Amino acid sequence: MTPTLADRVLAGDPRAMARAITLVENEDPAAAELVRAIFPRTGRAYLIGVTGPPGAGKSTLVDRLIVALRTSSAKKPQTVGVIAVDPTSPFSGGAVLGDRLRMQTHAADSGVFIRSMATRGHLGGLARATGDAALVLDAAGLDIVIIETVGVGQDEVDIIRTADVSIVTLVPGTGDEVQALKAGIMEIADLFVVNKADREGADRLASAVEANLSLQTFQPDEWRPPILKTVATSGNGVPELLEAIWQFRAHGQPKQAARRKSRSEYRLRELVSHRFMHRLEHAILKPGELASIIDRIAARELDPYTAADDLMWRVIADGRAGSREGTT
Ligand SMILES: Nc1nc2c(ncn2[C@@H]2O[C@H](COP(=O)(O)OP(=O)(O)OP(=O)(O)O)[C@@H](O)[C@H]2O)c(=O)[nH]1
Ligand SMILES: [Mg+2]
Repeated sequence: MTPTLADRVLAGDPRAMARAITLVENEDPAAAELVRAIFPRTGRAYLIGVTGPPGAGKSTLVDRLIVALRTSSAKKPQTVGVIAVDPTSPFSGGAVLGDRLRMQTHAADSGVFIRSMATRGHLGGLARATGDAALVLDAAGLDIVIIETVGVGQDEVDIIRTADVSIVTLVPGTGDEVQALKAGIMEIADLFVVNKADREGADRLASAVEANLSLQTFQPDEWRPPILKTVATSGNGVPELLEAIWQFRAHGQPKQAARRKSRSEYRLRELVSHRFMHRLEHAILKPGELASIIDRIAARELDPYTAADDLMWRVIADGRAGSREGTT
C-alpha cells in the first residue's frame, strides 16, 4: 500500500510537509482529514512565538535562533521548523522573498524546515491555518516550531498568545514602543527583546518597558518577563535569549499546561464557529441570501438578534433533517 500524505508527514518527509501546509493554507477539504490523522502524534514540539512591529528584525533574529538551536553546546542540536506568517498584500511579495533569501543559509540542513504563509485570503482563518501548519511540523517530529508574525492584528496576537513561549520584539526610535504597549502586546509577552540594540535609544526603550513592567505585581514564584537586548544582524545577545527561553520552559510547566489548554479551547471555539458559518453559507442559504439579510439589518428592517437566532435554527433544523435521512 502506498503511504498516505499523513504517513509521509509523520515520517518527516519535507515534501509531504510542504504539501500538507499548502493544503491547510488553502483550506482544502483534505486538510481536515490530514489533521485528524496526525493529531494523535502531536504535542511534542515546543512552540515559540515571535512577534513585533514590521521590520523589527524578527526574521533576522529567528535566523540567528535557528543557528543557536542547531549548534547549542548545552543541549543536543534541536531540529527546527519555522512558519513566517507574512502580512504582505497581494500586490507586493517582497517580504516573503526577503525572508526566503535571508533564511536560505539553512537550505542544506535537513534539521531545519522553513515556510512562509501569506495572510491574504484568510478572513479570520489565519490563526487556524497557522495552528494547523504548526501541527504538521510537530507531527513531523521537529523539536522546536517557531512562528513569526507581525504584531498588528488580533489574529496575530491570538497566534502568539497560544504559543508555549511568546517573544515580543521592539526596536528603538520608531515610536512603536507606545503602540505595542497599547495593543495589549505587553500582556502576552513572556520575554521582551529590544532588537537593533546597536541603535541609539535601546537603553531608553528597555527602561520604558521595565517601567511598564514595574507597574504590574508579580508573585514571588511568578515569571517576570526579562528584557533582553539583541543585535540580530551580528548575533549579539542571541545566546542569552536562547538561555532565557530554556529558563522560561523550565519555569513555566504549570503555565505551559494552561497555555496548551487555552490553545485547544481557542481552536475548538474557532473551528465550531467557522464550520457553522461555512455550512450556513455553502449548504443552507441560497446564493446572495446572506447579503440580503445583511442589507435588511443595515436598513433596520431586521434586527441582528432575530436574524442570528433564525440562522442558528436553520442550521440546527438542517442537521436534524440530515440525521433523519441518515446522512451527515
Ligand atoms: N542595525 C540593525 N539592523 C537590523 C538588526 N536586525 C535586523 N536588522 C535589519 O532590519 C531589517 C529588517 O529585518 P527583518 O529581519 O526582515 O525584520 P522583520 O521584523 O522580520 O520584518 P517583517 O517580517 O517584514 O516585519 C533588515 O534590513 C535587517 O538587516 C539589528 O539588530 N540592527
Ligand atoms: Mg520577517
